[in-house]
Amino acid sequence: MVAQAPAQLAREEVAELYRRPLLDLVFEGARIHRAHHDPHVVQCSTLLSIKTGACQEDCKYCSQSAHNQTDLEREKLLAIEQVITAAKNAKAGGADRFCMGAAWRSIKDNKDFDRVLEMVREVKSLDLETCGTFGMLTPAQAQLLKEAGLDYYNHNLDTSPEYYEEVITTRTYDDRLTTLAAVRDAGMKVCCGGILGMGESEDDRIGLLHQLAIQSPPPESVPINALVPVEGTPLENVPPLAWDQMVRAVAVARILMPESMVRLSAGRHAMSEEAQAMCFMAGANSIFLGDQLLTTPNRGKDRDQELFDRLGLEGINESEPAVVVEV
Ligand code: SAM
Ligand code: DTB
Ligand code: SF4
Repeated sequence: MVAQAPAQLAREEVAELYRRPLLDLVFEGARIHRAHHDPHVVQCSTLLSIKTGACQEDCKYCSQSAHNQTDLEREKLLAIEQVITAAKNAKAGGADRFCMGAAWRSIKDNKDFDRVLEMVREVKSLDLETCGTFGMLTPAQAQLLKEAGLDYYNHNLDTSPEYYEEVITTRTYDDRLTTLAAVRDAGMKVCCGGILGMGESEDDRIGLLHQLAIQSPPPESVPINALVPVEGTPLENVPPLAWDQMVRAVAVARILMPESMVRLSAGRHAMSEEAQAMCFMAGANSIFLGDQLLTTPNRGKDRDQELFDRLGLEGINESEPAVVVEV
């Protein structure tokens, strides 16, 4: 048995789970999933990059880091109207949560932040859940976001504490944990996960899952991303991850964090439908919906609708057809 009390959970216990025969692991994930959630319902988020590129951080996977030579077009902070239009379209397309991402190292107290607060207020008023990912923040900034109506703040641990320095050197694991504590203290829900397939070992994947599960309380939302290789980043040629690793990570996340939403996140467009189906079986109950993640392509709504139909799944917001506005 795996200890349920997070503080007592040992990394070896996570390793034991992760390395179980795959079908035993999936079966256990499915059992826990069905005890805590409706297995036919999938939470659907849509992403929008509200400020793109020229980020000071040196994350080796990221198209938006100024340290990487990618041919991404930089874009200043969007106008509020552009964000409202995108949020309306996301809702019309079936999303129940709208996530705004900014390529900032940290939030600065300036006019741009005021505009972001207004964006949050506007999106919230559309009766959508709101999520933001704007880099590091202070307790006071977290409070302002909470008051504006931000439901979730996304800030990922990305990988194990040991492998972290191989991927990012401009901020530490502890910096990330400090931001997460500020988010939690302000009363927002935490969205925190990581990326698999960055050349890390299986033990690093286990270390990441252990770190996520020992947070108290665990994150309400756990995005499991597979690296989207981006030309011009140091990780562009890392060999793709074996499909079972995503399934294992999803199942372990589900077993260790039974109440959380586990999101099959970036990299889904490169996975077969069969592998995705196994992830849903193992406990994934959330996805990013739409043609675009932040700067890279996503599977697109139509293909996802077909997949949902085939598997008997439905989004939280099975929306009636609505008029799509040109962005
Ligand atoms: N700048 C903020 C930050 O890093 O917290 C927010 C935006 S950042 C793009 C959000 C998350 O996206 C990162 O923490 C990382 O886990 C994920 N991500 C970025 N690029 C990715 C890629 N190429 N493949 C998979 N996940 C990626
Ligand atoms: C998360 O864990 N995945 C999302 C969200 N949080 C912000 C981001 C994925 C980004 C994928 C690469 C891109 O499109 O730039
Ligand atoms: Fe900047 Fe976030 Fe990309 Fe890192 S992941 S370079 S912090 S946008």
